Amino acid sequence: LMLEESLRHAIENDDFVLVYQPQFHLDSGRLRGFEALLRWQHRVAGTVAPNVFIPLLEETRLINRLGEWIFREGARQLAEFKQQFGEDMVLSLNVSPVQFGMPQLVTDLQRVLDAHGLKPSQLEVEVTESALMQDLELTQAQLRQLRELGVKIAIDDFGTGYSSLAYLRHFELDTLKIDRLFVSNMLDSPRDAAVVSTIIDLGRHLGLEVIAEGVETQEQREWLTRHHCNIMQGFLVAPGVPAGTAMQVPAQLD
Ligand code: G
Ligand code: G
Ligand code: MN
Ligand code: NA
Repeated sequence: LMLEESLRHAIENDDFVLVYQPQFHLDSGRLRGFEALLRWQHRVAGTVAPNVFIPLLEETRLINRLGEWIFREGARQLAEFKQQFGEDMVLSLNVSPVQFGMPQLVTDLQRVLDAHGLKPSQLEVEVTESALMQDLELTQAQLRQLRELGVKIAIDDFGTGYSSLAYLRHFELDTLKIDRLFVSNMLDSPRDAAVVSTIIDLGRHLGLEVIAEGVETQEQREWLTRHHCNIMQGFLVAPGVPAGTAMQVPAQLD
């Protein structure tokens, strides 16, 4: 209950910030865009990681209120990225299953895109497998509407959910994000390497972009490039960083 009170307080006081982690095309080295990641800047505790507070935000439905702020703030920042890096910059936003319970989700997103003159294809919505598996009509309808608008749909943490493949038949998707557990072990574990290369092949056969998360070493980058993974994201280039720092990432890697 005390944590819930502090969360309410934090929302009222604007104590949340977004940090941005860059994503790069593996073949060309070109900047693809950024994933927005939420941080709580607590007066005493310092920066609090999302796995600590997102579950509580979801339980209390406060994620809906904060979610609207994330949409507005993310779109405002995307307009700046667009100025700095070009027309096609993509911003990926994590959207919780709880937020798909809000009937106005699609119009909220459309409104913030319009407000900043952004193309829907510049926005990517990351959903977890569990959001798709819940088989809720409203969630499915909203994902379809977003996709029809041209918003990209990405599956986050791909490979870690149950029965990962059934929903691939029902949803029009754009992007698979390989969970970083597989990526971090793939050079030591033939099993993890097999999982990663199989996801890459699956993506290619389905016409999806594949993003490797948690890329930390040059060796991992080279392996992924050799196996024709499309995009990388990870500490090798940068963690999630404040907007001002994100504006200075290279538009092109060596
Ligand atoms: O860097 P990291 O600690 O940010 O993120 C931890 C987890 O929190 C990830 O699973 C990520 O998807 C989730 N997360 C980060 N930012 C957001 C957000 O804005 N909304 C939601 N729903 N989840 C987020
Ligand atoms: O679940 P989601 O993919 O949205 O969360 C991304 C999480 O992974 C965030 O907590 C982010 O800070 C973290 N992350 C991003 N890149 C790396 C990396 O290269 N190594 C590690 N260990 N964590 C990473
Ligand atoms: Mn994510
Ligand atoms: Na992930």
